[in-house]
Amino acid sequence: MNDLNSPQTAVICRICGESTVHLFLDLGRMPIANAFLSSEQLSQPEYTFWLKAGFCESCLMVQLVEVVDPNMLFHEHYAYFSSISRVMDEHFTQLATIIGEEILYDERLPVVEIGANDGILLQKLTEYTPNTIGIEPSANVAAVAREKGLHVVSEFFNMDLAASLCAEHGPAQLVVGANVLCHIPDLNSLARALEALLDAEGVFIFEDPYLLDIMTQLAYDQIYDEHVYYFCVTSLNRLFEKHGLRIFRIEHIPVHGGSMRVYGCRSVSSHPVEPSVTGQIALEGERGLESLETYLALAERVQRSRISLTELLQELQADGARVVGYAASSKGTVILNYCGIGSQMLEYVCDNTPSKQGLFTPGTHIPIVPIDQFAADYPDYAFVLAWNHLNEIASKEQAFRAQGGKFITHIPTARIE
Ligand code: DWN
Ligand code: SAH
Repeated sequence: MNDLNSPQTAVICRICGESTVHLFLDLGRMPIANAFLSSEQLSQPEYTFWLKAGFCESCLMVQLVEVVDPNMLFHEHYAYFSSISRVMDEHFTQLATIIGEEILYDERLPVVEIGANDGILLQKLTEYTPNTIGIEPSANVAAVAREKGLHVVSEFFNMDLAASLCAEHGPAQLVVGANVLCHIPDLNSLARALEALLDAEGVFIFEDPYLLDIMTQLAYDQIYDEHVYYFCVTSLNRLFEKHGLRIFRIEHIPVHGGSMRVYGCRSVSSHPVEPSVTGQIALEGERGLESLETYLALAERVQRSRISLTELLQELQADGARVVGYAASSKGTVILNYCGIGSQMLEYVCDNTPSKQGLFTPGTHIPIVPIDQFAADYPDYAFVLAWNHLNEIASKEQAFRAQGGKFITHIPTARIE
């Protein structure tokens, strides 16, 4: 293993600018997680980058070291459609209810959603206010949202867009974004844009995978090109405070394997900081999120996890079992490539997203097929590559289990369910 902490590997932090980022995890060269391939593309070279994570000792931000240009990830075609999960649909219904009943305060002021995708949340917000604007740079998913009658701007959220939205529609009473903040490389600019767009009493709400859950569950497959940052409340609050913003409430939520919902506002706002924030920051200190040793220990557990997963799959293969992958998730791209799992081990990966079907997994070239194919001839084992949806998938696939099929999951350790 290369020495991840040799002086030559000290890296400049994207957030605080100090040369105090220590590399702690090297997952190797990796294709773009959502760059599924057509059969014609299989013989062409794939774009890859070095997937390494670092921890900044100065501002505590955990971050990717090499960042892929967002224009390559979120442009004409984006593979992920948020409305694909029933559980996520219910989750966003609950979020919209909280927003409608507790947060909105002036119907003349707009609500802006960043990363609106196919409109799953925005549509629910329109039940509480007609004044909603979605920001979604990926043209194909934005088009789906527009077909629902939603107002969606197909651009990246940045300072220029914030200024023009504010000039045209007035300051925002709410800016909300789920699983998008951690996707934005220049978070200092993002915070400045947020501050410029928010009304004096306006609120922002962001949900992102929570670093403490990633560590506890060993969910290292959350680390991929789109996720530039892995937030804890401490690091995020420090970032916001540099830009005239602050977090006043946090909620720990179960989605995507454990996420953090942060509520924030401009520093000048009257929202008092609630005990949930100070309590969580104290907990993060107790759990060692300020110490490099914690991250180095994680990296060792990741290596052991890879070994236990590949051993399990090799044993099943040696026994002649039929094993397939279930759900062509972004996380799956990381696991398959990092663990060297290809079509020699998985017959196919089934997925319910029509636009992924008929394509092949990035880097590992496993065919992606519709769920019907799974149901038509059940294998012995289904390795769940969207382990965060295991309950939803298991409840849909009761017939698979009833006839003796078993699920394999690798979070937190490889096991048969
Ligand atoms: O942050 C992100 C999250 C919100 O979504 C993005 N960067 C990209 C994406 O991550 P992901 O691809 O890992 O998402 P999921 O939600 O863990 O995986 C969804 C995949 O699983 C889809 O391809 C659909 C598939 N799926 C399925 O085939 N049957 C999902 C469910 C629930 C199912 O029942
Ligand atoms: N909010 C949805 C989608 C998350 S996937 C959900 O939680 O399911 C991330 C989305 O953010 C993608 O649709 C992507 O196109 C969008 N995105 C990425 N960078 C962005 C930016 N700078 N501004 C606005 N949206 C962005």
